[in-house]
Amino acid sequence: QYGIVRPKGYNVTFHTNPEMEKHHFGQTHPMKPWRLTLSKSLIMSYGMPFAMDNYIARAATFEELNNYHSNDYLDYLATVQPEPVPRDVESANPDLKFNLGGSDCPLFEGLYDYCSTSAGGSLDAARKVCNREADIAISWGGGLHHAKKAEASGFCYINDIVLAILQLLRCYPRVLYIDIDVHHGDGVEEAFFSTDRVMTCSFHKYDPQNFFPGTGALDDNGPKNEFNAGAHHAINVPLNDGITDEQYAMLFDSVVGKIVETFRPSAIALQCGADSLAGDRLGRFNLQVQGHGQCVAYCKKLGLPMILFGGGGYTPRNVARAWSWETAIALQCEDKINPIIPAHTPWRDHFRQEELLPTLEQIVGEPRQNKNPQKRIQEIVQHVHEQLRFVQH
Ligand code: ZLV
Ligand code: CA
Ligand code: ZN
Repeated sequence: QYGIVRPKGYNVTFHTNPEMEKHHFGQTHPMKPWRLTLSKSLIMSYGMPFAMDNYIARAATFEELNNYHSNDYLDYLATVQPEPVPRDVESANPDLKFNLGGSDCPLFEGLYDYCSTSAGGSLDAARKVCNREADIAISWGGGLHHAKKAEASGFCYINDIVLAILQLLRCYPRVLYIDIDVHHGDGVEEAFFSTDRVMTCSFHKYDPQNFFPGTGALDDNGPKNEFNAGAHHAINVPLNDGITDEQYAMLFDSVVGKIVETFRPSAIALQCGADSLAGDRLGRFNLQVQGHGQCVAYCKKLGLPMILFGGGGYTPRNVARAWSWETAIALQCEDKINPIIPAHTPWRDHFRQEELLPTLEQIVGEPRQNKNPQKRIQEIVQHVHEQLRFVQH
């Protein structure tokens, strides 16, 4: 194979469940759970499973989901039936309960199993990190950062990240949540709004009128009341279309570096939404797999226990590239990964559509125009550093 061996001195655990990958949101819906199958097949083709502990994610129990989500929401989610004939976008149901059944968060066959398995994988990952059985635990089926206590939102029904962080808080005094999905991590920010034990930091496309969910402005830093412990513990990095690897890496290192210095987290939860990549069907950025992965590499170097979550990602072959590369970063076997996608990848044809030699690194496609002037990037860094002057742990 590629001679990938277990990393020395630490352990990686990998949590997936093929059952989750079989679900369908509907023909025209951009969220495709089979992107997880494609990712896993690429990870397997490189021989990475030999170097980590692989677990089949179990479904989280009602009680576990209930640690964050409300009873009435969970009761409804567990019993509601999809309509026999799916509605199209035009005739969307006007009286949605808990925001369920619309075109963003449709009701589909096996919805509750899908949600509880995604959460189960992330909870298993959190427990491994708590027990010190994992230094890095990976849950690519999680990362569903928009779900609220009693409401579905933006393709997310159960907030597996919030549940996993609640678990981490049982064993670690402070958790840093970082979110590199192209959308604002609003659900996680909201859940930990009033505590100083979790700092949330989201990088996202920000355009309140035209881009979902419309929150996450630069000066959204948690409660405005200084007596609320959560004040200054939400960091937001609002960006414009077309940001490049170089700019993103510079911003990430400078923002996360300063947070680590002031907040001094004891564990990290990193949401690796792959819709921030170039060529994503819903995204607007220009990141290559290299630039996206650099964020994972930066966090890994901090040497703190960490969970890697999935999230968005709507061009499946690029999602598979990014999450395979990031699994390799966790395993410290980047140098053993041939960038050419192995010929024995079961789904190799999928990568071939417009590329003669599919590689892990290069995303082929029309680059987006970069609308992030360097001056604005500097302003963002300055504002974040000013906020963090209020934080001392
Ligand atoms: O990647 O959606 O814009 C984590 C994540 O962060 C909207 N939703 C809301 C506001 C009004 N609606 C529009 C309704 C759209 C219904 C279906 C689509 C269908 C086809 C193509 C694109 C979309 C779509 N929906 C694009 N953006 C949206 C957002 C939700 C984005 C969620 C991101 C989730 C997993
Ligand atoms: Ca984000
Ligand atoms: Zn997203």
